Amino acid sequence: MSKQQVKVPDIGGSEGAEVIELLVAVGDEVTLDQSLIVLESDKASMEIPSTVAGIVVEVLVAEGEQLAEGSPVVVIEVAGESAEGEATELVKEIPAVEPVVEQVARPAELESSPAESPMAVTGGAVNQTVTVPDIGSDDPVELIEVMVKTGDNVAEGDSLVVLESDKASMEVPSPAVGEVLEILVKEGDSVKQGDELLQLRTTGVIAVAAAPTSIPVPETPVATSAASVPEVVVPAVDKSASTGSGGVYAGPAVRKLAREFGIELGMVVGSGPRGRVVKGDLQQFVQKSLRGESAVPATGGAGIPAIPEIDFAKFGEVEVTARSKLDKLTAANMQRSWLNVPHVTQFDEADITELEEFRSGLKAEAQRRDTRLTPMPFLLKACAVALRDNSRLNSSLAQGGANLVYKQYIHIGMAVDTPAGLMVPVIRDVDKKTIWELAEEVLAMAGKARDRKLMPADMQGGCFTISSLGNIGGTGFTPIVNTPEVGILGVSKAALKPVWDGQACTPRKLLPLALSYDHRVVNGGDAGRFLSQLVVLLGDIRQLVM
Ligand code: CAO
Repeated sequence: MSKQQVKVPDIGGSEGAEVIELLVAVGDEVTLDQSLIVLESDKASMEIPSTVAGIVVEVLVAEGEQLAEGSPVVVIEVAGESAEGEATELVKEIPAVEPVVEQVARPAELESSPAESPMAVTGGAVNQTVTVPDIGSDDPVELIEVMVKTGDNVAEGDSLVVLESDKASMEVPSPAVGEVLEILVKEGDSVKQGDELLQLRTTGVIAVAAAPTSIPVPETPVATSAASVPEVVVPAVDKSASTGSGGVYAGPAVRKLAREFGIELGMVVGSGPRGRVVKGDLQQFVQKSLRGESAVPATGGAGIPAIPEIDFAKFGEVEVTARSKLDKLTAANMQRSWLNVPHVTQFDEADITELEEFRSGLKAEAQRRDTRLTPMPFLLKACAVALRDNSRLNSSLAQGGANLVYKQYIHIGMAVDTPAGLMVPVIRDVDKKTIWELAEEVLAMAGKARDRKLMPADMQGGCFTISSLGNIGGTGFTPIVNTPEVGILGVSKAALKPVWDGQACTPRKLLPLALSYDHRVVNGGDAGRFLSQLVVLLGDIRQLVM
């Protein structure tokens, strides 16, 4: 292992630049050329890439700090021994970046030497063709975004189009204030240096086209610098690196605008190629926020990268079926709970040896009553007692978290696996019902669920849920809280296990239990007491009548 320090390379003559964004933190794994920080001078913003691959062990700068060439940025631990076998400070040589120099002339000067300028001069205004500048290579690059439309008024330095090569993406800035007359390219076009991009009627100070805006495509950061250069924002964004900031793929111009609006870029869904966040996305985000609509879509929002659509048919035969309404509703509820509720799950095992003996002794009685007696009625009853004694588990958040509603009733939902999907009928007043009444209701509700005969009222008002996979199998699972409830019990398959009783190992039937809870409401202590009581109650069901 060796430690290497990455420093600010030659930033093209800029005397100093401000750190406007940290793209990595201590502990992050970075790849060679991944952007580490974004610097902004009065002329340009640029992302400083890593010169090595490894783990960031120290970040030596903070946002707002002024840096110059040679300023240390981060320390990276690189796999492999250094020559001396100890930590060293190395800096990969980064070739200096040629500053971009634009000559600026007043229209009057241009008129006096029209032959030297490819621009057409009409009265006070000048028609100028903006072309692809020097992109450091003769190879064509892809035009991935046209950022303006005909009729747009642009300021000096406004980005006009975005080009992307294998190494970098770059925004071509407007050389002057003016109006876009005609756009000569479209997204997806392949362009190279000198190709015409658009016609501009310039009305302000303009850059002479004979010295076109030059945007090198380096393997290093780029800067533009010259006293006369209009303010340009020229990124040299390595494609992999440009997603480094929380996975957000956006150029410096968009990042700058987002900062001005105080928008967290991770909240914005990019509509550009490969999910790139473009200016229009920011505008839409602001408009939606102002209208009070969620600017974050149901999926892929909240900074969560959307899961890409895959064409599975590419890999073999597939059959596509539409999902049932119930399935989609369950999915939405699960996702909502998973995203909103800080879940914790605690596990325990209840010794149900005696309970099972008691239960099997009642089989004949169950038949006589034309019902079935499974462990479920006992679980319901035990939960009702534990909910009564641990009332936080029988509460719900209200008023956006300001209040807690303690329910004075005990209604328990029971997850039922049906061919149409998951349903959760609610058994009311469990604490007031006998085991036989509960047995009948379990059977009736499960039947109604499977026959799709449940009414909305049958599924409302639950305080807590039991999800039993005991008849299916498994040794444990972590159920998702059925909001606005704050707790759910997952029950797995009971199994005979040897248990040490102090003198010998005896076979006991153990029932695996998992209690998931909303940690905003229920603490580990509450949950621990609840689960321990449940284990005691199921271990000695005589206690249920106490
Ligand atoms: N361990 C071992 N055996 C168990 C058991 C357990 N934890 N729980 C039930 N069994 C046994 C029952 O005793 C019964 O056997 P016997 O007839 O010999 O007594 C057998 O399994 C079948 O029981 P059942 O499933 O018909 O009845 P139930 O009361 O235990 O459960 C219901 C009813 C509706 C909860 C259940 O059928 C069901 O649908 N479970 C699925 C819940 C689910 O999908 N949860 C996941 C939600 S998140 O995706």
